[in-house]
Amino acid sequence: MNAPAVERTLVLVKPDAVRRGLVGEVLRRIEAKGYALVAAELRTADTALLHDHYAEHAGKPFFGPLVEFMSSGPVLAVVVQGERVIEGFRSLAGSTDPTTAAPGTIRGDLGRDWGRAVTENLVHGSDAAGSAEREIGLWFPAL
Ligand code: IDP
Ligand code: MG
Repeated sequence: MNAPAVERTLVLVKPDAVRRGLVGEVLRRIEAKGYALVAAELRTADTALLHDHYAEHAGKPFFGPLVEFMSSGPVLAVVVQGERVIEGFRSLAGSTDPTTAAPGTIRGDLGRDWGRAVTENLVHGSDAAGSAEREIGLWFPAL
């Protein structure tokens, strides 16, 4: 049997997590799972980058609030590597709504509904090989 290919994914530690001092906790969980950090940069994203990053959601009612939230402060952008890391990090993150995300996940353990227009859920992770490649190219053009 062939070994699964090593993959890379784009993780964003979102502004809510950075403001709450949860960068270390998120990276701790990624490293404890056994994945490798390939690149990391703390930056405040401009709206052009976020429009590209979230292009699949353009036109949805939460798109404006999402871009506003994601540009409201620095995010830590991280490229993470390992076998099946794309689905592995999505599993670590938990489902989109932090109120009902499973306990044991980043969103389930650390997030909740704060009554705001956008779902503040601490982290982003690419959802497929194609989106991972596209997103890594947007955030880390030199890779
Ligand atoms: P994901 O981050 O779990 O992949 P997506 O459906 O790709 O979830 O949505 C991207 C982001 O947009 C979510 O992480 C969340 O921050 C926000 N979002 C998604 N759906 C809603 C919604 O119905 N209302 C408000 N914000 C949402
Ligand atoms: Mg998504």
